[in-house]
Amino acid sequence: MNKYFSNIDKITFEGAKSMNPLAFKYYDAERMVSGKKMKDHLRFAMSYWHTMTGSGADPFGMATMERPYNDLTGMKLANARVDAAFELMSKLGIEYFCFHDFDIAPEGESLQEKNNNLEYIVPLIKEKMKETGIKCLWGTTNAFSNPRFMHGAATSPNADVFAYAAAQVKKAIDITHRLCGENYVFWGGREGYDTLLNTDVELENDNLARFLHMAKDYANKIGFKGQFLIEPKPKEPTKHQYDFDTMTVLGFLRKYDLINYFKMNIEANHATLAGHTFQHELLMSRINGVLGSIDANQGDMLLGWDTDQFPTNIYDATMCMYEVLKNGGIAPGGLNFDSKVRRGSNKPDDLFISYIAGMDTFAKGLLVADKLLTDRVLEDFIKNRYKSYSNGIGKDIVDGKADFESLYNYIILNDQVSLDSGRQEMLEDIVNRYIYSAE
Ligand code: XLS
Ligand code: NI
Ligand code: NI
Repeated sequence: MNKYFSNIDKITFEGAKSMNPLAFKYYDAERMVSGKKMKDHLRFAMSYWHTMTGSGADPFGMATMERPYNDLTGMKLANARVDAAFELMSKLGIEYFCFHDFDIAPEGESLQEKNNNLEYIVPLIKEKMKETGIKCLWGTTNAFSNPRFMHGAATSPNADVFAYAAAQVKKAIDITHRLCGENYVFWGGREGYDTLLNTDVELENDNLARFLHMAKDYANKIGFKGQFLIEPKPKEPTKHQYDFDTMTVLGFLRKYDLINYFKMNIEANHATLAGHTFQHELLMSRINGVLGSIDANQGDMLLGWDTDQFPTNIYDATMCMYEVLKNGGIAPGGLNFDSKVRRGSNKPDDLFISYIAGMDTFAKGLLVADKLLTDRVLEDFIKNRYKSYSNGIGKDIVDGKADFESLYNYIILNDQVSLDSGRQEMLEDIVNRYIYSAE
């Protein structure tokens, strides 16, 4: 497996002092961190779409990416991409991948042709998985690119489109099952609206719930045990995506009796588009028991769309791994790089350099988060901040022993309240010091 990126050797760990762009500075796969190998904390996955099929085209310009398989088309191209994907993952030591049905095989003229293409490619992928030990973190379907999905898929006003999307998801669950996928993702695609003037929001939401019930019933029927994940996103491509953020999705899942079957796939750039921090979304999922997996990328704070950049922000990576550790790990989920190289970073080695940057950032984030937790830096501060709830009137409140009358009677005699400082700047400075010093 040294055909497409033959000028690049296996990427090794050289340590923080290394200046070699093609070496890890922090990601040391076998290193033990709080009783577990680094690679098992992080469970990195390659995104097939950005990495293998991303062309660099944008609304203002055409493809820029120089790829060793650029002269191929159709099934030959799909075939070459399988080989290239597994070569890239093996060289980077990435043990998982994620895919949409259309990333791995061309769509074709009909649904039948598309399914035939998939039937040809899936065994090739299976073969490569066997050869390399690389596994499938999750599969999904692309029910948003084709013009038939311009008004949505499960939330289309047209019932034939609903049926078409169902047929696609059925097939995508089938192949994810065959590839032993550990999860299956539902990202909202075009499930949302552009204007309320033409939209029956109530029917669209009911239909989305019907669709998800059918999906979980089908998975049960075929014995697919992977975790179902919903990936919240507030906008883009529609003005308002129904799966806006974690709390919105939770409300939806609870209303439609789906809460026991779905967890969240939290994407950093989607969190920021929703006006939240990445950590906010992770934390909301964690405390509700639905933190399933992570699309590790980052946006550009000056741009209002999903730029899907490789994650290099150490602060966000630290707080992400802090949530993952507090969650007791992320398995069977992982950290999928839903990230693409910038349009101008168009050489094949840019792919490797970008993955290394992302993997090193999260490896270092893991080390910092582990140290923060071991030293109970934030835990002890927070515990102390809420100490008024461990005795007296506060304990009565949390034990359910207080009511408005008892609280009235208490506070009328104790109305001189004294508050402590929140010490935000002190805590930010402490976190910074952990970031500087963790090794
Ligand atoms: C788009 C989403 C998409 C999902 C997979 O914004 O991030 O890439 O992760 O369909
Ligand atoms: Ni996204
Ligand atoms: Ni994503």
